[in-house]
Amino acid sequence: MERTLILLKPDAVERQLIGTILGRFEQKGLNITALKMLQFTPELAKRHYADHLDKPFYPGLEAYIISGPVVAAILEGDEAVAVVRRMIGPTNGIEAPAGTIRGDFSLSSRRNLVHASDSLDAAEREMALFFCVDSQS
Ligand code: FUP
Repeated sequence: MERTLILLKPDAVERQLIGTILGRFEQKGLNITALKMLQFTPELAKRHYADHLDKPFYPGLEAYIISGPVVAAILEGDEAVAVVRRMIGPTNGIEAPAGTIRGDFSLSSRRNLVHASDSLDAAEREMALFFCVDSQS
């Protein structure tokens, strides 16, 4: 069993897609083991997106992620990290294949609805950041 961290980003909340997106993960057989709504601050954005701070798109990314509430969740299941990454699809909704969440609901590389940890290490770090839990707990 693995656990991974997802965020339903401000466009998902604004477009009333919380239930639809969480439902897809549940239908796949993943268990939601933690769930909450929160508001990003610029400080939290800089911690969560530390790897992207020097990218040209960072200012726009920060403005977007702090623009409204997000939903954070921990999903649990066999190979959850890779399974969830496949389910959300590539970053750019224009390129994401139909059948993926971004492919079905997004036409943007910024407003792409959902974040998911991209490795076990990232999952551990992100679960700690949003839920104060480590991978063993
Ligand atoms: P992903 O792992 O698919 O969520 O994508 P990245 O970690 O590469 O990027 C994180 C976020 O940066 C994306 F979800 C959206 C934003 N981004 C942009 O705004 N513009 C880009 O060109 C690339 C990424």
